[in-house]
Amino acid sequence: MHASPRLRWCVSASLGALSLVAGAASADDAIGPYENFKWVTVQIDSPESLLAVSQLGESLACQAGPGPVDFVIEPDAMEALEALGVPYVLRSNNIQHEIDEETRANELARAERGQDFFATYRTIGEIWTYLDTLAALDTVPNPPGHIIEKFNTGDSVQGRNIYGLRIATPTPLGAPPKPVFLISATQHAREWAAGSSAMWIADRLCREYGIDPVVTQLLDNVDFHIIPIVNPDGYNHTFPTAQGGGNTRLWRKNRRLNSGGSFGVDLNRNWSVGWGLNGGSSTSQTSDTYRGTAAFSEPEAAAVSDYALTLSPLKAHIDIHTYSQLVLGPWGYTTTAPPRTSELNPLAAAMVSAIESVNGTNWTGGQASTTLYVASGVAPDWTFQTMNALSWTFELRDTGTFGFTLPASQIVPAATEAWAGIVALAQHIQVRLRLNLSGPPSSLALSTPANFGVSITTENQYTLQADSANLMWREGDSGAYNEVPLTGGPTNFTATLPAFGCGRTINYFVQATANDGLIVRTPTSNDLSASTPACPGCLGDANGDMNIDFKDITTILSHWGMSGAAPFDGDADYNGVVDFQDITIALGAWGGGCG
Ligand code: 0X9
Ligand code: ZN
Repeated sequence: MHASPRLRWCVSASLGALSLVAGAASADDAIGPYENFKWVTVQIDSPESLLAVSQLGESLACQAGPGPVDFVIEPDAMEALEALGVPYVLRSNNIQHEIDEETRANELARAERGQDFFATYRTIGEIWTYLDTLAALDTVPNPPGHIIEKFNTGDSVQGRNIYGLRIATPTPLGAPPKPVFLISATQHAREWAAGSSAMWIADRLCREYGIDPVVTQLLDNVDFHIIPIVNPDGYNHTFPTAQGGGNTRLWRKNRRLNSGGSFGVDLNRNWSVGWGLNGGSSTSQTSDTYRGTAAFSEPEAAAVSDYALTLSPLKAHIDIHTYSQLVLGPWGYTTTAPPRTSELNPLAAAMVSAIESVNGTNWTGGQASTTLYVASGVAPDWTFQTMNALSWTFELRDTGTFGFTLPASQIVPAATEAWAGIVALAQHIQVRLRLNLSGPPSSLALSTPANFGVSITTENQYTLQADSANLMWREGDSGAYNEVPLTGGPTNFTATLPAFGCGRTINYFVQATANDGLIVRTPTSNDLSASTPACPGCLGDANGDMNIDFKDITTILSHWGMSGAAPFDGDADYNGVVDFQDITIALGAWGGGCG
């Protein structure tokens, strides 16, 4: 199938409804529900032409705009399309043929390659069973210390469990917990290569600890939690009837029965951060981007988010989708730039180049809302905002040749690409340096520098960049930090806050740079703060800003007026009038400040 890389494939729920009708009308199971539906690419040049073509079928683009747009046209509507006079290319006279072809190829692969789990796309039952197979591997004593646990995050609308796999190694007693990496996939039912890739990554982590040095190093330092099929009902619905499915290959949403009688909520519009904002989702129950009645109205999104909340410290999250070969970062719900761009941007670039280097495919990275389109209520926005995790959407292979129906022969190539991106991110979140502060002050003696101890230890073969350890401080919550190099070393350092006057609150943290250039700071997000004693009350400080200056005069003059019976406090020269001469005298007598 061909589509522009930026074109999104969003077969709508009403196609599902049409297909149900078509399916019901057919007694013969060999005739699929898309029998005689046409697949055309129409050149859209105006809202009018979009509207007119939309009457004849369903757009496959979530947000169709000017340019080529793919449509599934109803079997008897081709003459009407012709009559519109809009340019179009007929891609398939019977879209069911493409789907049948895919089914045949999958069955062939299944038969030919026998036991290989990744030779073909697997049913939901096969996937859950395979998680048991992988979980059973952790009883193997060699290599020791490999933890594989199957977990259940909760139940779907139709009551299916939503399973995942935790793959980790034990953390020594007393050591801080390892950073956690969450991989979720297949919120969208038809995106089969997302689920197979998540399973392939799980398989590799389970089987190659102690064998593949990359896997060993990652698992010694990072805990992985992988939820391969977030939408088990929808996923099952995309499988052929013969495999227990609903025979609707291009289904996207979950299987919620909406109040109007249609099915499905888009799980990737149902998360609470940005939910319903900026036109990035639909209120129409039949839309493929229907957001649901409320944030987390859907048990699948709620279960996975509740599970994510138990992960500590969650440092990274990748939500796997197909297709378009994109790495999409926060925000999805707004075109406003996210925080942490200095961390997000180079990481996205590192993931893109790691992925591209596997097979030479071309990928693009960027902010989701500007690189693709605004979508609100998406999972990575939630983990980024709520849990401060570094979060992206991966849109795997391809760029439209096959689209959602990626041949089974590409299961492993697609997965190895996803793996390369995950490894790049996992290496980033690994611990490099540990900075321990001893006795960082919260109160400071007046006009006296304050020292505290900092120990810096290295982990995972990283080293400390020379002269990179600094105390960073500033007054208040904005503006540049002042940098004070730590003294001593190589492990135990001294940090020194300079002397400050009264009534000052100083925010500070300590940072150091690892040999690969990554800056590590303690505390990781919020600053520490320390204050000097409050200033003594000053008679001249009429506005209480801890400085005696002309502003105080204004306060005094407005309080007393410019005339009155002497003596007044403000009448410094006792001439019976409060005026600017008094200020000069006052400042001369008292000095310029309190501190
Ligand atoms: O629309 C989606 O949910 C994702 N694309 S898909 O074709 N797999 O449905 C993209 C979500 C990424 N976020 C934004 N574009 N904001
Ligand atoms: Zn998707």
